[in-house]
Amino acid sequence: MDLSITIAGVRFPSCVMNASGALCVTHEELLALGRSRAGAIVTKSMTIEPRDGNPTPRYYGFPGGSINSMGLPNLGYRAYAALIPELKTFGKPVIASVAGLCEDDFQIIATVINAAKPDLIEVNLSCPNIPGKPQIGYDTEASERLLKRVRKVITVPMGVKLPPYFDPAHHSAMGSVIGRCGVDFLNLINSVGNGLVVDPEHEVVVIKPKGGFGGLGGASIKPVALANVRAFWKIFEGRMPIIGTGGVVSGVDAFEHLLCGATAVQIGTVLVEEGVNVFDRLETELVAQLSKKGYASLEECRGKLKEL
Ligand code: RRO
Repeated sequence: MDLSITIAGVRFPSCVMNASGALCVTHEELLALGRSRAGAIVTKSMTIEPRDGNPTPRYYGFPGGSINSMGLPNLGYRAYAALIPELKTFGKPVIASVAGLCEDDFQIIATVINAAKPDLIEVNLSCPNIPGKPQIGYDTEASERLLKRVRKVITVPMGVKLPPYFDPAHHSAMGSVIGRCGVDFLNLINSVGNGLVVDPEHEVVVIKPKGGFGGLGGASIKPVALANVRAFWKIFEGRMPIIGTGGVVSGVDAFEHLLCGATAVQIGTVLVEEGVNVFDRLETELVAQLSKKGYASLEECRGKLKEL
């Protein structure tokens, strides 16, 4: 079965790709994604200056998922801009993830990275792990101001990576902002921010930064991710392409995201845990699930979740 998809006019050879942050910081990691069956190469969110990130340990995997407080370790936007031409030779889209420590940073990075011609740009409004920097996506006015600024300098399709929302009023408020800012696609969701995982044996937190608080990912956040995909699918009546991210560990998880309205899915925790061969497994499992349920294509099942 054909798992290729199109988002904002850009064709992806597969609907399963890495989530920004997972095995996509270094040159070598990005090349490994290029050689893998990932449907795209998504870069780590980038800042102006290279960053080492927060002190370690800063990632912890557990049976239900993961917690991280990486703190934006990345090579800096100049390095990613220089790598884009090589990354584009793998025959799959390159998505540059843009972050920043203030609004001006986003604009500078967006301008230069746009000039390097990634296939798409994702604006990350939802990093939960920089001490003293609240997630922009929880501030609708700041989000609107920022998106309108970067939209002016971005000429490729522009997506927005949002944090999870937990109330329809917040979905609706952010939906209105998105509708006013020329957004071409959404990526839902970033990690569930500021969770806390406890080791009861040693009576201690499991990651060092921020007293142990960090973003949750993996299996346990799937219902939150699905809810956000579904809520925004409904707000935009199926006309806004959505990348579903959160809790995709199997082909059936990917299928659930598609039913809720996702066009593609991204993987973070399971990619870190299994490495780039996970893309082969997920493709095989997704094809098996689609066939089992009688779907002949991805389009046929997109958004088709039934309600009672
Ligand atoms: O680097 C991180 O700590 C990080 C980022 Br930028 C993000 O967007 N989401 C996340 O879970 N971790």
